[in-house]
Amino acid sequence: MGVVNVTPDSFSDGGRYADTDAAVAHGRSLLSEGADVLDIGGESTRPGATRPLVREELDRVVPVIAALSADGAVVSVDTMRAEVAAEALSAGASIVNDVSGGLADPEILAVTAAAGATYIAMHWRAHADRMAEMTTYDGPGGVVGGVRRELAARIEDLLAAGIAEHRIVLDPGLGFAKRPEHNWELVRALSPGGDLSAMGFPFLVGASRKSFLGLLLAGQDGAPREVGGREVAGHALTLLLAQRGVWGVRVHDVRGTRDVLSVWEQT
Ligand code: PMM
Repeated sequence: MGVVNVTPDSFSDGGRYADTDAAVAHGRSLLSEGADVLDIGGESTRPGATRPLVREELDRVVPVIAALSADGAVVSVDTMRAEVAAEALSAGASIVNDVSGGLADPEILAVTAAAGATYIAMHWRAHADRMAEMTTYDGPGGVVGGVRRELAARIEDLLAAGIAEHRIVLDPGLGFAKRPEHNWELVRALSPGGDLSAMGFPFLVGASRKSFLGLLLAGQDGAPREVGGREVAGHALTLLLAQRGVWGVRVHDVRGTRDVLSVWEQT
């Protein structure tokens, strides 16, 4: 899944594809590099970000989704809003990628169900301005137990809203209300037999360029590796996750991801 952020302020590529033409051109280049899905979003979820107006979000994503769907791309819309999901699905998207798993705007579940679309439910606790305060997981099983129980509760709501079980994809939400070490524990729980794999649902993982990779690669002075220097670590993680059988990886560098997967396919 290749990322197309139509935002002025995303942490990894903020502002580069903020207008329709630049975003469509970027989506087309990700497709030519081998993306299976384009994930198009108009709200930055970077820690501390403020939310755009609904109208702004619609104006950002709908024309891009319409153009790339018309090209034949499989498109997911990265939104927490029912109204945006509805217009995105009408414009040709077939997947709703909701980082809030239906908590931010519960109507999004009925919209997805009515369209028969695939729904990606990410583990989430709060909007970007508050998620840094929500990193306590002191129930049984620590962060993995907490994420598993909270995702299981989301699945109940998704099914109750009429989303078919085979249309549900889960996501551990790396970097969202997680301390750095939590992200690694969640990755380990996606191993065969791990507690997240044992849930029996397909998983999407978004690790690309995130700050826990920057911290892993910190220099001797403790300064996190800059965003542009995290790609190799991200690709290593992609390869391991692919071998562990995840459904998808959400990445910025599609070409590098394809290279890594091509090597794996030959071995
Ligand atoms: N991460 C971001 C945005 N959307 N969606 C899913 N399903 N999973 C993620 O991990 C995820 C997401 C933030 O990253 P970006 O600012 O680089 O897009």
